[in-house]
Amino acid sequence: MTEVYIGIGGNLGERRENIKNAILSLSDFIVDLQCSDFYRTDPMDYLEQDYFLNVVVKGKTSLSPLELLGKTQVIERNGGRDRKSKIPKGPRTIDLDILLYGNEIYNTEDLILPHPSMNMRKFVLIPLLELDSTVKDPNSGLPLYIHLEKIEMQGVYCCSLNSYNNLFL
Ligand code: PH2
Ligand code: MG
Ligand code: MG
Repeated sequence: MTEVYIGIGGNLGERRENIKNAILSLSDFIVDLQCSDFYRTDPMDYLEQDYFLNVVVKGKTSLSPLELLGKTQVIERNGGRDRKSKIPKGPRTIDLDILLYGNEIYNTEDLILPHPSMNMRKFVLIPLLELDSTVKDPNSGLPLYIHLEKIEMQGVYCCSLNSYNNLFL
């Protein structure tokens, strides 16, 4: 079993419902699943879009990285994700990004691990570090939290009702 971190976000439709459904689907093949608080976040990269809701989940899986990628893409499709959408980094119902797969460094056309932009994204680092503040970057061996203070202002607002971890009880 390998410990994995997955970032989940979306800014179209019922954001909370879409994320909750995605997490429930992940529990089919990830055990010991834990979810961060929910965060309302200002859009990054492509700015002319509505706010996002973001979480990070952590758990253990026996799937390989590419098997896991395939499963997360099925969840995106079932969540109404339209991959043909014209705007890269634009509005989406649900997006699942594998952030870390153990300490694996992976570089293929379909999948890069660790996720190449995670160190620049507060909406990823804050929920991830909430789950485990000691996580290290597999590329540098340095703790991930050192990136937080280097990042420009990004609106990331905790809006959890603390009830979502009860999903799995
Ligand atoms: N995802 C993007 C682009 N911009 N901004 C926020 N706040 N949250 C996201 O999940 C996000 C984004 C592309 O995947
Ligand atoms: Mg993404
Ligand atoms: Mg993605």
